[in-house]
Amino acid sequence: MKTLSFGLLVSLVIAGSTGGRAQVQNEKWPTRAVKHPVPSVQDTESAAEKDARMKWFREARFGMFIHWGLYAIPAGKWNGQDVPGIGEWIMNRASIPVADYKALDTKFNPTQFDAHAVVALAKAAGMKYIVITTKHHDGFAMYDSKVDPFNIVNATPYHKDPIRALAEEAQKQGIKFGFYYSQYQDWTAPGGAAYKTGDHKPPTYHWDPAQNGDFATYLHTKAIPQLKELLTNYGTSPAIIWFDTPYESGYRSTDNPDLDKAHGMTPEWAGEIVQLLNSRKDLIWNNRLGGGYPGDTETPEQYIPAQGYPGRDWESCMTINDTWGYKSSDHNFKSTETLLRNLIDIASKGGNYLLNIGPDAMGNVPSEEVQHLEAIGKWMDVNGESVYATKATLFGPEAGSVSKTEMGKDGKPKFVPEWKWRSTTKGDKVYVHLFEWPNGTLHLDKVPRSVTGAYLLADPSQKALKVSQKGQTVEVSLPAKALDPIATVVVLKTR
Ligand code: FHN
Repeated sequence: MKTLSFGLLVSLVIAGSTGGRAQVQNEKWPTRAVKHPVPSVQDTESAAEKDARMKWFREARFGMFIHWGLYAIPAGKWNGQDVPGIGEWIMNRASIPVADYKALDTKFNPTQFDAHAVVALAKAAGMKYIVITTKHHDGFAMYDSKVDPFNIVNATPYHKDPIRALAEEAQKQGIKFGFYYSQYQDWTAPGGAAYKTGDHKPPTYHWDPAQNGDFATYLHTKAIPQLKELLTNYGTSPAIIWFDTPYESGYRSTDNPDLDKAHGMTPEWAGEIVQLLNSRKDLIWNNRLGGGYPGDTETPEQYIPAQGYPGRDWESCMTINDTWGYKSSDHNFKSTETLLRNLIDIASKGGNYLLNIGPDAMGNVPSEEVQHLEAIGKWMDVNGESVYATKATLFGPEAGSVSKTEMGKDGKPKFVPEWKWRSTTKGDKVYVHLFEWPNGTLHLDKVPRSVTGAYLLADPSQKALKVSQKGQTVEVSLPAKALDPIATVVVLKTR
């Protein structure tokens, strides 16, 4: 491994523990207090500097995740067989030999891809940022990389750089643009890590001798140089670096750095990446770098935490159907109602919703995904004020409660969500998102403010609703019908 000259010269920083949270529910990664060989921005900045750096992200509340790569060609089928699982994992799940998978590059010609339309779709949905896979676990770079020839510009008949096109469009259309990068897993570069699926054998879980090699060599010859390219070649982008899967699947933190080394990113390896990240003072990065670095954001995946993460920034990433990367057989799309209520639920807990789309091999966004995003956007056009730049609920019990009888997978009492209403606040306004329309009167207990008036956010005339308050109990007279069957927002003016 390369020596960490800069890292060893600076003082070792003890980072505050954030309790070993991970991405997938119940998995535990070490984010304990460790000596960071290279102090990260989170270790050195003041609280005011952190607030300034995180401001846009905290206000955004809604972003677009894009998983797009060569896996969109097989789209879930290999040799005529359906491959179970998420689309972008097909190489691993079907144990596709490296040479066969790499040969997909000659077939990748997404001439329908339209960067302008994708950015415009995100904007129409009310999303304030986009994060795209610049390299997923399959090792294929979706950008013009001089470091490794296995990339869209060099190896495909398309020869264009969609990341550049999107970066330019994002700049033009005024939306933040971030890069997902799989730093640990790389199934086509010798030495890159692989999670186990099927009968893949330890310690590497590789399925093709072409994958064998030294992880540190992979890191130093591919991942770090590619991250350098990504951090320097795209103007004001990336606003975010979104790391992923830094430890073996299911790895449990043991507070033993030697074990981290055997099972994933060490503090030293992660520190080398941090050195690069430190060159961009405005950058936001997640909790999936590894090596004990907590990053900026918690990243619950495919779930919404019961109470958010008080004191931490966070972002729930979720799919619209069941796959991230395009899979032609997956039509299990969530309803607009579910997607929108998820967004409101997340905002009411102080987090962001990073909602995924998976373009196909031609670069088209599946029409169901477009329709859902446009429908969410229509609601956001009218009601966005109750989501953007809001703070979490002043109430809390409306989100649900811990069951007295049911146990979760972790053996702890299960949190059972309730879907009647949610609330956010901004300045002197309290927003109440009603999913179930009360018969005549909205009754709220434990309102910790004096309510001076109320109206429906979707009512263009903002006609005053009759309000009465006794102590902390507030009643608002409502019209007979909801203005929106998915969520009608009552605005309480308070002091
Ligand atoms: O393995 C990946 C998966 O393919 C996808 O990219 C998700 C998105 O958060 N992250 C990993 C699983 O945690």
